[in-house]
Amino acid sequence: MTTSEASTKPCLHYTSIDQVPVGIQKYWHQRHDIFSRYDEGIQSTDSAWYGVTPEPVAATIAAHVAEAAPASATTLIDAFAGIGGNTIAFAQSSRWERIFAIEKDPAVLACAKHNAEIYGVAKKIWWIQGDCFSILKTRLAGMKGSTVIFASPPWGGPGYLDDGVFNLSTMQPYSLRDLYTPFSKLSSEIALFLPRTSDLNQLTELAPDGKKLEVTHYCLRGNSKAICVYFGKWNWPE
Ligand code: MGP
Repeated sequence: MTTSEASTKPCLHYTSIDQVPVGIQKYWHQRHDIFSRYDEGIQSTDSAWYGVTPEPVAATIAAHVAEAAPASATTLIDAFAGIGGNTIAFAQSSRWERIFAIEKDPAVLACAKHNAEIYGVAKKIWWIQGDCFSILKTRLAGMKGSTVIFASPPWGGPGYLDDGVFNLSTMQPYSLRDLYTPFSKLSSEIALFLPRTSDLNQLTELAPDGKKLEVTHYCLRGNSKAICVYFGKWNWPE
């Protein structure tokens, strides 16, 4: 195990199962799905393991966002960067003039930067530590009109599957509307990464009348990992 920061929630690279807390061992077993370059020193805080998007899923989402976003969108904002799974995939494309990665937890942001260095894309990303809602309102307000927002928010922990259908109105700490309302003030193209069991009726409440709302399941080895809902005008192939 190697540590890059002295912190109560340090960035750690676990190299054997006996180092890994029981609650995250399931994710550590999937580590090479999550980051194919895990063994080069990928780091995470313990709590950030739950929410990382596995690399093949992140790559497919990045390709979909790059292809379907309006041509006028030149900036991508990853509002909950976590330890960088999605941000790294977005930065591997040359589609974006600017990529902003926002993360509230300084230790988690440090892991993301470190991981992006392993993938050779750290310098292509503008890293911002802080609360995404206040940053979108202040520092990034000038990006209106040219921006796509991608958000993979916390879902209230790994117990999100306990209910058969996941209630997006009571999602913690941010409900669907807590996310959608402020994001839609900056951009009309918003991609939200949500539980595969999400209540689709709650998503349709945000769909404009008569307009298509794209909801995609992203799968790994035949199992859905999560969905992405795409609000706004995306250029999907017919
Ligand atoms: P999972 O269901 O916790 O695990 O997460 P697993 O082993 O992939 O599924 P299982 O049914 O085989 O047990 C599935 C995927 O959801 C993960 O790979 C993450 O990409 C994503 N994910 C899980 N959680 C708890 C969160 C979260 O809180 N936020 C976000 N953004 N993604 C999450």
